[in-house]
Amino acid sequence: MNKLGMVITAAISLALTGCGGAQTSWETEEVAVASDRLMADSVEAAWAVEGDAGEDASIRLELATKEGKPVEAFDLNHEKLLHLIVVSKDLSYFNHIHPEYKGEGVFEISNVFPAGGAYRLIADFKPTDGDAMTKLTWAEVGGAPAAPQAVVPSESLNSVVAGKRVSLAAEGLVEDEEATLTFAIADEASGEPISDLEPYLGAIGHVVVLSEDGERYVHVHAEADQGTGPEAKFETTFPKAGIYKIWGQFQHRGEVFTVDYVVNVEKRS
Ligand SMILES: [Cu+2]
Repeated sequence: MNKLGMVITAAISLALTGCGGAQTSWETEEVAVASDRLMADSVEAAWAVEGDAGEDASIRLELATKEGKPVEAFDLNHEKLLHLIVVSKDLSYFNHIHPEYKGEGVFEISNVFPAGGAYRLIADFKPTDGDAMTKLTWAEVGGAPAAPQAVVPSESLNSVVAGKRVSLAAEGLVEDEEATLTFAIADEASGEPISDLEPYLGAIGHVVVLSEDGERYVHVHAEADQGTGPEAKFETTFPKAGIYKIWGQFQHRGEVFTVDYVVNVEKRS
């Protein structure tokens, strides 16, 4: 039920209070159910990262309501209870991992950060009877920092990784417009299109997009009912003009590979 619906139901319930009877309590119950639904702004995430770069550091995430009650039940979403994206501040390091659920709203996983410095941590999850939501934080990791790499638009949207050549065709790179990202995947050695991709996390692939400063995390959806390659199509909307980094992850013969590109999103004319 939307917010307007909740307000109207509450008003009816108040109006009927004078009449008494079963109908009044039914209306009141409706209000209670609607307000119990967890929305993003009613869930708080407490993060803790322990350990320095180059060692097994632990990442802990505790999810609770604003009132301090643990969020305990989660739905599987793309085959996992929670997806965690770890990206260095300069966007040069990327990892997509799945923390273990320890109960009482606590998720934990270890990660080896490559260098000291700031990292963007992004958790995607869906509480049972709640909305799918994202919680982000910046974490500071101890250890020697690496020289930061500049985030500059890719000269070519062709990438070679793990013996695959992946070309990205990006349409609609304009702020606030529907954009389509189409990845075409071929065998690097033979040039033959790869048409036996395997599902990864229940879809043809997984795509993550972040703005150059790591502040904007852009949601991307795989188009439904895609086959097994060689093309994989995704839809998104870039909220603002600027430079963005795109990571695409696919699976072939049991191995996941990640390609990345940097694009420039134009202002609306
Ligand atoms: Cu994931």
